[in-house]
Amino acid sequence: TFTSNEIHGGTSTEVLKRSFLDNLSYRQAKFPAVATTYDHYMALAYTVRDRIMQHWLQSASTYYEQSVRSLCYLSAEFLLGPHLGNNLVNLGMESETRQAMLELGLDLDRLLAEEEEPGLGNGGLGRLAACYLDSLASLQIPAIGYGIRYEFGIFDQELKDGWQVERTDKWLRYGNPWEVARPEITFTVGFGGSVREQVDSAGNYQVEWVPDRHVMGMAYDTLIGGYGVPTANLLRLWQAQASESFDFQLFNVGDYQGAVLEKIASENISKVLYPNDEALQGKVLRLQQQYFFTSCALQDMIRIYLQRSSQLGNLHEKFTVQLNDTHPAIGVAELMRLLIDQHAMPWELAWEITRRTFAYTNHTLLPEALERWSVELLGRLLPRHLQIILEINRRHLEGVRKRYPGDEERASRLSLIEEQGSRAVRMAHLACVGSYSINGVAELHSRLLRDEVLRDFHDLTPEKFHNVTNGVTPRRFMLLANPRLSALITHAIGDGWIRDLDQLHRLEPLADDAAFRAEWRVVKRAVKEDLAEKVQQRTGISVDPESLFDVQVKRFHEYKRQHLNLLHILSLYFQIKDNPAADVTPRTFLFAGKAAPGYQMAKLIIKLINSVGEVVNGDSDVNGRLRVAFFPDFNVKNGQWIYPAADLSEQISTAGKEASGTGNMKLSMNGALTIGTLDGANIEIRDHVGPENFFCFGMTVEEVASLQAAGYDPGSLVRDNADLSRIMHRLSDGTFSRGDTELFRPLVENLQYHDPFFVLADFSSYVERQREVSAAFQDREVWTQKSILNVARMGHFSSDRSIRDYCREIWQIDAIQPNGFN
Ligand code: 26V
Repeated sequence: TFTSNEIHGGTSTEVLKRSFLDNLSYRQAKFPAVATTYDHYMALAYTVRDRIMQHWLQSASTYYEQSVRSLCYLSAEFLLGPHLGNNLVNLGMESETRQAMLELGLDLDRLLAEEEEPGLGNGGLGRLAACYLDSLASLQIPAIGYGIRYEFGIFDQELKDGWQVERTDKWLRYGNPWEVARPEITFTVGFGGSVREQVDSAGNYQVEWVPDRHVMGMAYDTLIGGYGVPTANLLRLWQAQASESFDFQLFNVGDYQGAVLEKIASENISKVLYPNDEALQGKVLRLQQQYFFTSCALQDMIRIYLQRSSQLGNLHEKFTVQLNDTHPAIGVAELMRLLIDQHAMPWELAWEITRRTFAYTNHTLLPEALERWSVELLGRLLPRHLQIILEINRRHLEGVRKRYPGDEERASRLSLIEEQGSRAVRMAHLACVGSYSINGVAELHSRLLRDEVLRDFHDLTPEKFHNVTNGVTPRRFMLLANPRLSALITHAIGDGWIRDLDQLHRLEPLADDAAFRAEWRVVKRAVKEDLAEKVQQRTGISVDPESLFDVQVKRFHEYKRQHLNLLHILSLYFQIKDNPAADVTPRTFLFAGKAAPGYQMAKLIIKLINSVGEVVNGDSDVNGRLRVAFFPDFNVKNGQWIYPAADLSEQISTAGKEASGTGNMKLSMNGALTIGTLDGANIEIRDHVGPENFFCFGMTVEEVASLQAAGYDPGSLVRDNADLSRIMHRLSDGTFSRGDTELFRPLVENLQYHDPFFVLADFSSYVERQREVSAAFQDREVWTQKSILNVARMGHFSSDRSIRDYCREIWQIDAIQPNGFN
């Protein structure tokens, strides 16, 4: 017999079987004869959740007793990916679990495949938040993630005739065993209405916001366990619910229909994730989402704070709030409102606390992605907040004018309000003024923030500016995704690298060891075979594991230049057509990624990839030497299949456009060499792995700027380059569109006459570097050496390093060991 502690926390094969069978009966309500694979997955998920729950109870009670300083990470997106495998890895119980399942006649891999991943994010920004949660728990930093429990996450992508088709992501359809509903943790959030100003009996000026609508936010908690430590933190996601009191008002006047419609409108707030990263639409529902989760988070922080203290004057000492981009930036005004209107604090003190509470991370320089809310819309939805923002701005500009007398242009550049055209609130400016720290996500990006986008703010408060280069978690993206490579590394240097990725440096001498290189190739070959099988299943295309796997996986956007990759494919294709006997290095071009549903150009690029694939893959002159495959529905789960198998990582954005990139890190950590521009974190990756182990090409930020200034004429590049002219011609002559000469015209004309992302300007440099890649791949020993050195030198890009940087330079938060743990 087992004690309760063992039943919920034990990790021996025997106790795991017993807990699993208990959960199958009492939580999943099934007896073995009728249980499905999904039931088995659920029973195992509950078994694993209990083990993290023990860690969380210990961590939370320690945080409470010691009244520790904590981080609140506010993010509209958390792209977690499947939990089960990751939790088994972090708890160190994968082999016991596999054995327990085996003894019950079950295959762990089949149970893992059952999980619907929570796709509560678009791409880089949401996945970064998830990597940071992993590192925060692993480094034992007290932290809470706050976000939205979207009922529908990022859409599922299907391909129909080569076109992207979106399907609703019904991830909650069969229940979510990883979350705990907290109906007792619910806050009210107001919208609309008006602000009443009055002088009370004591002569105090009072402001009362009277919203015309209230929505409730209910907490759902997901536990995030650290790797190899008894620490677990919370991810608290808010779900919108109709407020009952409001229903009653309408019921009372007999408007049943109205009450029900109101309920539906309220619950729409957390219904669906907006799938347009890097392009704003200014939709009121999006602002409602942002305010909804930010208000719930701040109210929750204040509730937690007041459990231990009776006045709010030191809030900023117990909590620091990291704003993941400007999506939660309305929090600056909301905290002011809570402190002033709800807690009767004077403006000056409230402002002091607010400014010392928030820190802001910028994730993009693209002007179309910088959030601006029209004053009219914001004032209608959040009239009190608009009032507060205008007062913050009045005081801010007063300070600016004192410091720069007569410099009205500067004042208007620094204003929180854009006055040209229809007035709009610049959310990045609100975040800058309301924070004690501002950071970019790679060195180049932080420099461009300081020197360009936020230059005036840098002049004003240079001490606020920081860089924290992004990182990714090696637990999910190496240990879990690539167990073969991980075993080889651990065999060679021990397992210390998993918590301390800099230890990968110990692999360096092995790059010169022929026997080790051979083992490295055996691993790469095996994971390429695994992927080849998946590609065959998902696309029907058979690919040769012996060929160079050339991989570009990321969201589709013109600045990421998937079409530059395509131009290179076409250049190789026509080379073969000219001379079928040409000596070409066999390559498999693998693409994956989603396009925003309304982004026509990105969708056309997906179609073009598939169309080129159809022609190239079926051409007998090519004879299998080139293969083009589009792996549908890129998400975390599919990423975990793809990253380990890549030989070449395509990181080819226009210099200055990709803030950091994180796929670049995931691929290089798994032994891919990079072909990349000097953009985002590529620059730092190249510095770390060594320029001789990195294929760099293209214009620098400065060169792009001077070409732009000099007047860029892409048409002349086409005329002067025979290779390019032919490609452009054949793209519009129907070769790849079954005779349709119109289909790809928008793409071709855009490149010929505008080319806003300098695709053609970087074409020859790219093709030249690709020739070197092909040659380098022929010498497998040298290639393997470079691959090993890439992995050995990627320690810097662990999200553990990023989190340590944040803790030290920005948050001033220390690790805490849960006590009383046995
Ligand atoms: C903007 C919007 C606009 C409205 C609708 C929804 C939505 C969602 C996201 C965004 C901002 C996207 C910014 C972003 O994802 N930036 C990426 O951040 C990564 C992590 O820092 C970084 O590696 C990528 O280079 C950067 O593009």
